[in-house]
Amino acid sequence: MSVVGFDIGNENCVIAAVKQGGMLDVLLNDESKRETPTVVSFSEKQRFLGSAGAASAMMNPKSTISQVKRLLGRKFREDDVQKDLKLFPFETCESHDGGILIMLEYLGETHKFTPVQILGMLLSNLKQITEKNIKIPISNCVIGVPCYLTDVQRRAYLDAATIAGLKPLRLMHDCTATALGYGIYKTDFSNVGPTYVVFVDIGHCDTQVCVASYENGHMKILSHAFDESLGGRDFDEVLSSYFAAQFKQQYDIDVYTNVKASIRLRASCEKLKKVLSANAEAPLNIECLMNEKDVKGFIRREEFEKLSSSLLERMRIPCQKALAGSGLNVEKIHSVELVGSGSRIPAISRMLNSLFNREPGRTINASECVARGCALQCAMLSPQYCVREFEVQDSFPFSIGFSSEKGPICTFSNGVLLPKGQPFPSVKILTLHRSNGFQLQAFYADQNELPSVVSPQISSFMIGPFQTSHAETARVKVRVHLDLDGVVRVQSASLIEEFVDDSVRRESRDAHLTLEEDAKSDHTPATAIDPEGKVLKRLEIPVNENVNGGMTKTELSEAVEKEHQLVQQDLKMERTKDRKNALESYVYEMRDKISNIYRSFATESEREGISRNLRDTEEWLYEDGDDESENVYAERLEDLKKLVDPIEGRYKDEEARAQATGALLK
Ligand code: ATP
Ligand code: K
Ligand code: MG
Repeated sequence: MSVVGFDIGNENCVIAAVKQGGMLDVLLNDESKRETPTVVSFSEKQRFLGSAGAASAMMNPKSTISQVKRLLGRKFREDDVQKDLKLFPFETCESHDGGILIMLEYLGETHKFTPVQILGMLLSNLKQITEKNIKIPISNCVIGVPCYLTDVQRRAYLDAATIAGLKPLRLMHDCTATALGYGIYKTDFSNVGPTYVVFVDIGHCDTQVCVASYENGHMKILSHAFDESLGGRDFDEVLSSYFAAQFKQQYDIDVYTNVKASIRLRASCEKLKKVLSANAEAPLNIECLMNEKDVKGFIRREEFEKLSSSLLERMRIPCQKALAGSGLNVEKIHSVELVGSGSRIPAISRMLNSLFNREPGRTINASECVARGCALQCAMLSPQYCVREFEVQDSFPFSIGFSSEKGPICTFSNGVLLPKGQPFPSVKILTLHRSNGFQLQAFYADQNELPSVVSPQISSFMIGPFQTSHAETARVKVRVHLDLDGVVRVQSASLIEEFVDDSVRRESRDAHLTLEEDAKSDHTPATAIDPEGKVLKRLEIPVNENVNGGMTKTELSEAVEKEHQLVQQDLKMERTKDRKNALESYVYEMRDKISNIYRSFATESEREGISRNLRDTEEWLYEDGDDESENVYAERLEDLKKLVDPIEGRYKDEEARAQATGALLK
């Protein structure tokens, strides 16, 4: 049983897992790094993922996909999406249902992938890294997700996990995971009353804030707030446009007209920003940026802070919102913990300090906390593992409403079924008077709570068809579930009919009318009859959900199959590389042996034949045979071996004889 937590960042992914020996730790990728770039790059015949993907990005800018997290479950025409797409070097188009398709050339054809498929590839790579490390096949895991994800985006994560062959035990809000990891083993919390902690996570593309309350082995998230488009990359952009303007004047080049140049400038500005986190000033030098011009620049931290003052101002808003949502004032807060690598800019600490009247804590590992928290949660959800008794209660950041053709169905006045801040998972039972099939619509009830320009529609659910012979009294009970992933589902629906059946004799005095909520899963009716002949009958009725913009089952299984093919192709290329390397090393090894240790075991003509063949093979490897199939390399190796084997045989016989003699002499 695997215990794994994945943090899929917009820039970096982190894997935490229980290793052999029972320690929970962050796993190293193939390059021995603790963070893996969130990148998929398609080269001519093979995909490169993670670190390898980042390495091939400059060579294949148009077929290298990064920042895919931003595109999940979004519509092509949304303003935000268009703004992001302009920054990306890869090409996109609109899908038949208004979604986004990423287009690229691969294996001599144009391929189109949805963002979900790309996320699937990334997850599949993380799965591979994990399996290599912990040496068992994995499927169970917990995946960290931004708290601001809508229903369709949450389902996108689940679909991507399916594509990767993973089974998330839950999706977990990033900040909740951080808060869990922070609080579970903490011993210095107050013994009287709850301890309140604010977590601020500043990543590559977003800012997330939550307020958590800890009390007696129980953690409750009081509120979440966010700015879904404010993160480290916005600071890079501030620097980029500053230097782009400068270079226009100084060198007469417009970097933004050149894809490669703007990628390079942005990358250099990211480095520069990091330098500025530790130094008061920093230089920028880029060779041959554009039109064969080398550029030079320079900036002081103060200047950078001035340029990013509006970003810092914006960052206050989610902090204030989270605090307001928690119902607490600043004095009640025990500490403010700052995580996410984007938060390493010193001015961010200062801003938080002024907002919360205290120095933000930096005790948490800023880049690993989400993955660790997710792994902990995974262990807690796996019965095989014994983790300290600790209750996690998350809160949902959006109000959810339900409506039918008759209007909203609400328990609250404003058309809301589950209000913002609702602890989840959570079940609500709707009782509706209906005598035949109907539709329910689920939607986010307050557009202001949502990230900008996302659709408030969630799903529609077809309840029924069903028929009743007692239309006046028929009720339908619908079980609405906001599940552990934050996905809205209709778990079941049942028809309850009450009527008097005169033919029923008053047989038993003990019979009761005891049919209640606990829905049965089969579709056979349950019936209870009371002594008056009053019958209470319950029948499960079918529910069909239609997710706004989600994948159909067929699309999902096609995507699984497609990923399988892509993996096979990658494996084939890996095998080909191995075969080629094997042939190459054989050539070198034999060239050495034939002129040394095998020399006296071969006739002159044998030696000549072999040497010639070795030379030819080497030449071939660099020319015509540079890009051959695995079988060709394997055959070539076999042919060579046929020549060398007899000589190797004689050598080995001789060696064995010598050993036997040696043994006799002892
Ligand atoms: P997200 O959480 O938004 O999905 P992520 O988890 O991949 O993304 P992080 O790895 O937490 O993001 O942070 C990446 C950001 O941190 C990048 O913008 C990077 O430039 C920035 N960053 C890393 N180190 C520093 C530093 N020393 N100073 C300033 N910024 C830094
Ligand atoms: K990360
Ligand atoms: Mg992050």
